[in-house]
Amino acid sequence: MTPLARIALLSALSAVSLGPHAAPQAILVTNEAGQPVAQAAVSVYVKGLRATAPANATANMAQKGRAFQPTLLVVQTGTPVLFPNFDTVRHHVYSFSPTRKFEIKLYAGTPAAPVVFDKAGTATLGCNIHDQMLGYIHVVDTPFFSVTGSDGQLNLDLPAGEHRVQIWWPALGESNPGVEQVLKAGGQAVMLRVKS
Ligand SMILES: [Cu+2]
Repeated sequence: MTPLARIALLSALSAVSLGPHAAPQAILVTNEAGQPVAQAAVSVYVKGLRATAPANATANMAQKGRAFQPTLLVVQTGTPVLFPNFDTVRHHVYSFSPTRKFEIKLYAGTPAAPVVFDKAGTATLGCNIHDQMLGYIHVVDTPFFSVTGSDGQLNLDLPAGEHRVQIWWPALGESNPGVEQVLKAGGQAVMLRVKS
């Protein structure tokens, strides 16, 4: 093997074994006036990384106090979601959204079968019994996502570099895929300014 081929082989091997280095990245989402946007889903697309969820992925959309908890759940495409009911009343959860149509008829406790969200987009959830119950499951083709707190902030472990980022919040509506921007990870906190 020539020295050059050897170097090429070694660097190929290290790229496979190490993968991209991820480091905590602080992100702040604000509106045009600079005020924090709470409950915004931020998903970051890193080139070459797996789009669908690992086989052991799972998530919960609970019902507590006649409300969905969390109000906004973000999952990676292919994730099975359970709908545990912690209330003493029964719920009847449904979605008419093209991203995932389903219905879990009147139930208490946790329905045995999860609902798999296998298409990117947003499903709006309701309950046939309690009209005020409203929730969202936002499905993304990336393992890098989170939801902003009341201060508009979140932290994500991201590989350094420029990545496409998608920001979605409930007021946009389920048919809107979200606002797209470019995020430069690997330095100081990043501010994403959106029209909200
Ligand atoms: Cu209900």
